[in-house]
Amino acid sequence: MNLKQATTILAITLLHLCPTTIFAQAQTPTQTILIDTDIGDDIDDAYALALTLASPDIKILGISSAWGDTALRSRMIDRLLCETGRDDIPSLTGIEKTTHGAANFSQQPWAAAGIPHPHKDAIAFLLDQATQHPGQITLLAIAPLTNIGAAIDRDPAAFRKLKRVVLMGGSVYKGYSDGLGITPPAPPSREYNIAMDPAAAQKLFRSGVPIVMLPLDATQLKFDETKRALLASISTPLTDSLQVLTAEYTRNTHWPTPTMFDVVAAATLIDPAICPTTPLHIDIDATGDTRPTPGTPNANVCLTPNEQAFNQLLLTRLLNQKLTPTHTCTNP
Ligand SMILES: [Ca+2]
Repeated sequence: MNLKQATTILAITLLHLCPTTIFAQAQTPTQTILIDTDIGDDIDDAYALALTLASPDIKILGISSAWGDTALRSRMIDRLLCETGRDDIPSLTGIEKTTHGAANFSQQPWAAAGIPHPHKDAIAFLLDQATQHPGQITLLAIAPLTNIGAAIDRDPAAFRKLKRVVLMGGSVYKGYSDGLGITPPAPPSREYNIAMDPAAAQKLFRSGVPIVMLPLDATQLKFDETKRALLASISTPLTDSLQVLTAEYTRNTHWPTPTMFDVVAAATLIDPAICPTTPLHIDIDATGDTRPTPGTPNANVCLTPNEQAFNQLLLTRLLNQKLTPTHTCTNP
């Protein structure tokens, strides 16, 4: 047995036998959230949803699909909700929009095997929920911001009833690094969620709703081989789903190591200590660059995550959940 194997076995034992106090104490929802996701392209959205579904301290009011093939994304969300026995959570379809060709829907086979259902409009649902629960809802925004820009256009007063938006987006001092976490991050670069629809991002930052921003600086944590081995140490419908989805992502992208962009945002929503924030004024230009500039802060921005706390939260919750479907989730 080498050191890596011994470390993995020790970690498995600790995570299975000693769930963190966060998990043990958090059986009653303390936060109410909506999620807007472009699940299906990159793999991190699936892990972000898995973490929230595995978190008893989170009440999910609804999950909306964003950007690109939003119908297939909703079908994928439905299947994930079914596999975890959470069909009670409303699934909404957002605006189908792309800028230059279709995105790479890397997890298309798993998504398309799900059973199709009708879906209501994501924008109307978001505004209705904000109005019904004023000052209570956190919106987890982990996709290009087209749905959110449309909601602000349709009813800015209703949108302002959100408690806050936790956003994976932007690049303050650091840009995209390699996919391995080896080379230092590049200088700031245009981050995907902002750059696909900069006008929508500008509307969000002007909306008056408090923003917690998780830029590239804080979110390029790797789900490396050791962590994937931990995930494979148990078999539940949720962990099995993540394994298949990760395999489809890897086969499609030739990229073995997921980057946990959106998962860092979800984890910070659950436990703010995972990514402490600094108030900054962020200026978003028409191309999608996000730069800190002098002025009244318009976002609380995390620049440095607590990677150990992140991994502990994510793996503890994924390995200790016992979510199961109540009926068949795929077409025969
Ligand atoms: Ca995403």
